[in-house]
Amino acid sequence: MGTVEPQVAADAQAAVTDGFQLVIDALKLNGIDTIYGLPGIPITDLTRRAQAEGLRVLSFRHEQSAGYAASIAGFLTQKPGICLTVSAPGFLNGLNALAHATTNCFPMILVSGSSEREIVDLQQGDYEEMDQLAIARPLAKAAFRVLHAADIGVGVARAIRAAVSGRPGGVYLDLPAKLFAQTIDVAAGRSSLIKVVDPAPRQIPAPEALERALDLLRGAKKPLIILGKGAAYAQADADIRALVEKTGIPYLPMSMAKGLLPDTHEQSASAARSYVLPEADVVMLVGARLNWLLSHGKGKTWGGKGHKDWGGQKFIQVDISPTEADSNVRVDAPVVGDIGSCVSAMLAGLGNWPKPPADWLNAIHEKKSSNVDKMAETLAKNPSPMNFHSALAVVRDIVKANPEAMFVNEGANALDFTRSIVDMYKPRKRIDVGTWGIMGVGMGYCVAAAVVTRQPVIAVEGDSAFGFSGMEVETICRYNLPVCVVILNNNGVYKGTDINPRGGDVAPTVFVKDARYEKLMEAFGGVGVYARTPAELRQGMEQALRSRKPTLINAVIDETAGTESGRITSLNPTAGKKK
Ligand code: ADP
Ligand code: TPW
Repeated sequence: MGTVEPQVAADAQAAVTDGFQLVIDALKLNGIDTIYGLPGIPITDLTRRAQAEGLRVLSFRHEQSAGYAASIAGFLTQKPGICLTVSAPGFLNGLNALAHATTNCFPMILVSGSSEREIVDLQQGDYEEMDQLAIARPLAKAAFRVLHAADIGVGVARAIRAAVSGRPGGVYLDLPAKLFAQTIDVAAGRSSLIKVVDPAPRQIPAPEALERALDLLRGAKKPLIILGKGAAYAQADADIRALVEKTGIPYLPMSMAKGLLPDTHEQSASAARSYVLPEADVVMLVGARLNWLLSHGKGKTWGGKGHKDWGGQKFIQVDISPTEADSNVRVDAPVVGDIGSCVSAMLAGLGNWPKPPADWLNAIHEKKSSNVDKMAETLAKNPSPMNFHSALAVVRDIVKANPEAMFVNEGANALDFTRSIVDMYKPRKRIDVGTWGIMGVGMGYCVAAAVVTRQPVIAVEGDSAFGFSGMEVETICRYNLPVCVVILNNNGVYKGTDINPRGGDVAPTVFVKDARYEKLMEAFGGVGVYARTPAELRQGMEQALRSRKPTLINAVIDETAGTESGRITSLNPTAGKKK
C-alpha cells in the first residue's frame, strides 16, 4: 500500500459501496423517508448514515413503540412503515409490533440486524444469538434474509411488495451484521437496486361478483353497510361516501373507520348499533372482518337464539383477501378486489337506486334519537369527582373544534366510552388498539401520527394503558411533537377499588393512588397539567392545541368509575363468577 499515491487510494475507495449504503439507497429509491428504531450493534451506523443521507430517523426508548409507530405509519400512508432494531432482544421487542401489523393488515417492515449466521446455526453462543428469521416467519406475512450486498436491492423490493400488495401486513427483513460492511463496486451496487413499480396493484373485482352483490343489496328491506379499517386504509374516501349517500343505506363505522363519513352524518347508525345488527337483512361489509369485534356475524348480537346461532342476515363482503369470506358465517356475495376499485365499480353499477324502505330508516332514526338524548343527559352532568362521561364531554367538544387533529385511544373503559362519545369528522383520524385490543400502542402511535400528518395529536389513555409506553414521552419531548396526552386516571386497571382480601400487597389491578403522571412530561421539558374538573381539563387541552407543546394532562376521575374489562366483560372467564 505504501507505494500507492494517496489520490489513487481515495479513488479506489470511492469506487466501492457497502451494505449500509445500499440499504439506505434502496429505501430512498422506493420513497421511504422515515425510519422508526433504536440503535445498537449492528445497526448504529445505519441509523447515523441514514440520518446523514436525509432520512428522518426517529429514535425510541423501546423497540415495541418504534414498531407500533411504524405499523400505524403504514396504515396512514399506504407505504410500509420501517422499524429498525438490533439483534435478538431488540428484534423480539419489535416482533410484537410486527405481529400486530400482520393482524391488523397494516404494511410494515421490521428490519433487524442479526448475528453471525455460521455461529448462530451451530448454536455456538454468539453475541445476541438467535435464529430470528425462523422466529419471525409465523408472525409475518413474509420474511426474508439478505446475505450478500448485491442482493439488498432484491431483498428490500420483495419486502415492500409483500407488505403493501394484496392484504397488507408485516414483513421481516433479516440483515446479518457482516452484510453491512461488505463492499461491492459502486456501479454494480447501483444497478442491483430495484425501484418497485406499482407495489400495490389495483385488483379489479369480477363483474359477476359485483352484479351478485348489487342485486342482493337492491332487494334488501333492511340493508346495512359496515365500514372497517380496510375501508379507511384504502383512501377511497370520496367514493365510499358517495356509495353510502347514493344508496341511502344506513352504515356503521368500525372504530378506526369512524370519520370516513362524519360521525354526525344522518345515515350513521352508530347510536342504534344494538338495534340494527339483529334487525338488518342484508349486510355489506367493506374492509371489515366478521371477527370477535362483530361477534363473528352470529349469536345474540345478530338476533340468533344462542351464542352460535345465525341471525338470518345475508352478507356481502368487499375485501381484497379471497379467503376472508365464509370465515365465520356464509357470505352470499363476496366481492374480491381493492376497495377503491370495488367501490367505484359499484357506484358505476348503481343505476336508478331505490332508497331503502322508509319504515327501516324511520325505526333507526327513532332509536338513534332516543339514545342520543339519553347520552346528552349523561354528558351534561357534572359530578365530583369527574367521571368518564364528564371528562369525555370536554374531549368531544375539543375534537369537534379541531377536526384535523389525530386521535389516539387506548384503555378498556377509556377506549369504549371514548369510541362512543367522541365523534370523528375526517377519515383516518382515529387510531386505536385495533384487532387485538392491544395495550401499549399509545405513545408510539402519537409519534408516528404527528410525524406523518404534521397535525396536532390528542391521545386519550387509560392510566394502565399509558403505562405500557409512558417512557416515550421523552421521545415526544425530544422531537418537540404537538402531542396532548390525556390520562383518564382512575388509579388502576379498569378501576382502582379492588381490595386484596388477605391484606399485604395491593390488589393486582390497583396502582399507586393519586399518581402524578403529569410530572413525567415535565421531567423532559413538556407541559404537565393536573386536572380535577372538566373546566381544568378543557383549559389544559385548549392550551396544548394552541401552543403545540408536548403536554400531558392527568385527568383525575372517580376511581369507582368503570367496569371490569370495559364492554367486553363477557369474554373474561372470571368476571361471571365475580358478579
Ligand atoms: P375492522 O377491525 O375495522 O373491522 P378488520 O381489520 O377486521 O377491520 O378488516 C380489515 C379488512 O380490510 C381485512 O379483511 C383486509 O383484507 C381488508 N383490506 C385491507 N386493505 C384493503 C384494500 N385496500 N382493499 C380491500 N380490502 C382491504
Ligand atoms: C398488551 C389486558 C385490557 S385493557 C387493560 C389491560 C391491562 C387496561 C385497562 O385499564 P386502563 O383503562 O387503561 O386504566 P380503564 O379506563 O378501563 O381504567 N396487555 C396487553 N394488552 C391487553 N389488552 C391487556 C394486557 C388489558
